[in-house]
Amino acid sequence: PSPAGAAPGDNYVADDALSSSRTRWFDEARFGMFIHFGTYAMYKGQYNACREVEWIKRQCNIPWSEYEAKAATFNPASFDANAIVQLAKQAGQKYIVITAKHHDGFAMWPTAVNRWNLRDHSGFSRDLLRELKTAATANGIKLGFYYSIWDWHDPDFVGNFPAYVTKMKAQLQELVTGYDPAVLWFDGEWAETNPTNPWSAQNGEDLERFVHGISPQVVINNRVGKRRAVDGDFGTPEQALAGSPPSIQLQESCMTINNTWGYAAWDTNFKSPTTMVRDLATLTSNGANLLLNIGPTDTGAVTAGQADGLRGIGTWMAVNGAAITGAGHTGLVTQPAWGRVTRKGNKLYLIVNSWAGTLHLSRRSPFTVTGARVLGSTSPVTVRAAGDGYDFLPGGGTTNAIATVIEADITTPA
Ligand code: FHN
Repeated sequence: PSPAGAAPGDNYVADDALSSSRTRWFDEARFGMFIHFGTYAMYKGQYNACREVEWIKRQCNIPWSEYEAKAATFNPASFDANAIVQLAKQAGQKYIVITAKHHDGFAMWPTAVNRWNLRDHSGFSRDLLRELKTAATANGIKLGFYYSIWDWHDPDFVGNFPAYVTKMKAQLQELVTGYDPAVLWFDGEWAETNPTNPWSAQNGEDLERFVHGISPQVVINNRVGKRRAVDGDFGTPEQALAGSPPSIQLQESCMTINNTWGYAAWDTNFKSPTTMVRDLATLTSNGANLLLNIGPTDTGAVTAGQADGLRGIGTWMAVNGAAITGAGHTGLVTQPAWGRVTRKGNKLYLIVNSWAGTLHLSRRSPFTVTGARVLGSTSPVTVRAAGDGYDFLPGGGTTNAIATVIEADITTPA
């Protein structure tokens, strides 16, 4: 598709126009796993009467001496990189982004920059990021790192900011050269909730240049700078569904599988696979990605509640993944009340949430349907030109409790 061929108001090109060869894999992936894992998991979401999670140090006023003493005994022996990668793969996720360093400044890899890290401070000899990288690569999954610019632990963050930036760059150099991440997912650059944060738009530009100077391929999120809408490669709406194009950059919504990012024993409010699949379908139809977060326990284990949710999505993806992976905004149709429609080349995917007899699809731009089938089913689909588009009459009724997908072949005018 080309901008010249687009009808007024037809934004199909937005995806392609925003995606370069560097970011294409990201634009096609659509679904990734976010992992919030650090020493904060040891509190299981509670410090005395105070309930907090990855912000527990700050929000519950835990003295550094106490937080550090507890972190010294951090022993995530049950972290199983292979199992996590298999879970992601089974769910249909194409990439993983894990917290290398959150706001508490604790590095999950053996950094040489300071001793506030899993090996030197906690005496844990394994390198979990290395294990995850190895497992991910072996399974065709991309690995990215979350890195918090805001650092509560390093006194230089407020005392001597240039010195802090030098150390931050040294850590990023370690991560990029040592682990070749596909994504760097920055956070903690914002001004609103942290007026003392000296990070600026200029710092963001400088950091992007620095990272791409080491590895031009790294895909970077917009939280590298304070301007958000123009920084990095992709926007990062949080706990919200990214809207449909036009947009000035690629979009990835990050959402929690329950209510919290890190592990909280009390948070068992897991989203249902149906809710998550429908969010994924909406995002795909908007040309956006979903980065779905899990928070392993203090031992590094993924809880049954989190794993079950991912497996539920995976069961749906195993049959219907073609409607998501590599698919995007159609620009050709009005999104129907009965579900969402995505497009991949000359195929439309009708993701049917509620199946109430005839399914009408309204055309916004010309195309012709030449055939249709239900994914995972042999029941025939009758297609009829009707009104401003087409009616689809699937013979078999509801075949998937979450959402039934009709794959339609289309031709568009040259
Ligand atoms: O403060 C963090 C929070 O802990 C979490 O990491 C999320 C994920 O997008 N980002 C920040 C809040 O915007």
